[in-house]
Amino acid sequence: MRLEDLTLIKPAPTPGDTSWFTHDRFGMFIHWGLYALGARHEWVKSHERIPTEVYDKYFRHFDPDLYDPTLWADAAKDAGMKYFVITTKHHEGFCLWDSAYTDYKSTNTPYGRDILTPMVDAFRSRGLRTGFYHSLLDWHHPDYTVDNCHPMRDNADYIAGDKDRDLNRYVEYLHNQTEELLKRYDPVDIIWFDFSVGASDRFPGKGKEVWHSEELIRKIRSINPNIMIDDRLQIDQDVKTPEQYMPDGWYTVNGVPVVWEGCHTFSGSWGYYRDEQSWKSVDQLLKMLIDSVSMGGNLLLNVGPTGRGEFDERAYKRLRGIGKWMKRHSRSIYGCTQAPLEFECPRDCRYTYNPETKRLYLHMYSWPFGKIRLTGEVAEHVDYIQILSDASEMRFSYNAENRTVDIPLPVYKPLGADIPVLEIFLK
Ligand code: JFZ
Repeated sequence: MRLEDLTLIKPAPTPGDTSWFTHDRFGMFIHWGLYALGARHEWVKSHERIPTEVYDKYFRHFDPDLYDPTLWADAAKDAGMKYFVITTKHHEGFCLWDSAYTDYKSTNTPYGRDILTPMVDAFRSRGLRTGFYHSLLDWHHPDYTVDNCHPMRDNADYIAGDKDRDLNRYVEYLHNQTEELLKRYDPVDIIWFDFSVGASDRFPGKGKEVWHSEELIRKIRSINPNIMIDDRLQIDQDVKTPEQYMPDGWYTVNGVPVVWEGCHTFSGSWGYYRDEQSWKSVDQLLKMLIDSVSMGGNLLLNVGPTGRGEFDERAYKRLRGIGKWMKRHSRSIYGCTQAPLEFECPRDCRYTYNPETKRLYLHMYSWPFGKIRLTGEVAEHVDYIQILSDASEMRFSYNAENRTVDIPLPVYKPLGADIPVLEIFLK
């Protein structure tokens, strides 16, 4: 078969511009809010059923004196990340920017300043695109009614107060703040809403009807037609967002491959969690990035900064480790996607493929003894092979009868590549 006749999966078209997104592949998620002071998960208010008047202790003590978003932007850029998504407001309802629609914002805390503007400026000045995570849930707004996730879901007196709450007034607030953010920080590249709550026998759910999702999407696209919108308004738009798990293949909707992005944490929490110890290794994190791209997806990897405004040293260590690999291997990530379906991938390996440069990347999760063999259709297209990290040639032998390419391997894997990659030039 000719190279151009091989089967390449392409995602369904999207309303917004996803061309940069499916090229850049790798972004930084940042979960930061008052919950960083609780330092035990961003859902601490819900998990511990904390009333707002008690939770306000975090508002009264929010003073991230070491906050310097240029350090955050440098860390993201050096790790090879090409966009960032910041929680403008998480479920707790606290806003990182000087919103005209609420007093529950960073400018009214002891810190006294707008958090968001300097962050957007710092990341944009380093060439990263801007994403806003905005919570649909709001455990602080007076008109937000009780649901299955609400901190007051077991408080009968609070629940009884729902009769005086006007959820539509909250939804108007949600729409107003969305417009405020998109106009003030235009052009925002991604708006990442989260999430729609299921119904139970105790409480109604909150989904696209409650959010007035169709109207909100129309407003958003009237401000920025190219913006990407996620799927958690319960109306699929530009990107599907599998969370904390790795799909088995290219993410599909009704059997059709779509633009998708897996979002993951370093540890077991999105928000800063001081005592949580399940931190993934650099090797695991790199394999999550490679696996995602090998299936045509993106990876959005989360940092939860501390109450002083710093990235956790454990996060910095992992970001530096990722950046060390990306420095010599980002060619196998940026502009790459799933390899042609006809290409069989050797055991313990992952392919990514750049259709523009016609280069195939073989990521070797283990280093076999003696040789590695490429079989079938791929063997017909090998023109030249090098180790990506140092551009050292890898000689090979092609057997036309068996349709195989054998690549002799040195006993030891090359230095400077925790996960070695062979760059295979195709013809
Ligand atoms: C949501 C948030 O609750 C969480 O704090 C974080 O921001 C994450 C990125 O998004 O997590 C979810 C959302 C939806 C479900 C589960 C976790 N769900 O529908 O099962």
